[in-house]
Amino acid sequence: MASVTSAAVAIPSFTGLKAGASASKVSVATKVSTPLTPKLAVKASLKDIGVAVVATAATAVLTSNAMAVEVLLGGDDGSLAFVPESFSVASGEKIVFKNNQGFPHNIVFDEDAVPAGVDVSKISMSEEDLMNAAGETYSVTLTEKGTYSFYCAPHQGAGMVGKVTVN
Ligand SMILES: [Cu+2]
Repeated sequence: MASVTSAAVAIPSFTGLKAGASASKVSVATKVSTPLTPKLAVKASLKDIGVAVVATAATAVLTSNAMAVEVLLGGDDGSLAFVPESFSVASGEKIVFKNNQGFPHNIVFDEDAVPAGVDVSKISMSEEDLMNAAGETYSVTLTEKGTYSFYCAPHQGAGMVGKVTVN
């Protein structure tokens, strides 16, 4: 990623850095280059570094926001749920569903609860297709604005349903 490289290069020329800056720099480069790192972790680690880097870091965070939203399949407590179960994305923003706990899971959009004209077969997994391994992902990008309901076929009866609003 170009922005990460420029941040790393800019640090040595910035005077008055704290002693810990060098360690922080390594930490940031590692975190930003990891695609699925939570945004909050990136923000928190950037706070300690300094103004010169923050400008670049803001770009990295924005880029990451524009690229993907992550939804966990199964709560950390083992609950059969999408986490978050209700969220919003921008049109064209990628949604990454990631297997977490209580699998197998899948993602099926409800043909009766998507914007008019959307073909759910193009955005859903097959009802029989299941994700069985931790960390396995299914990504979808929605462009038609509106509200979409989706569910996990094996766990729909247990309440594993979700909703996304595309703005
Ligand atoms: Cu499920």
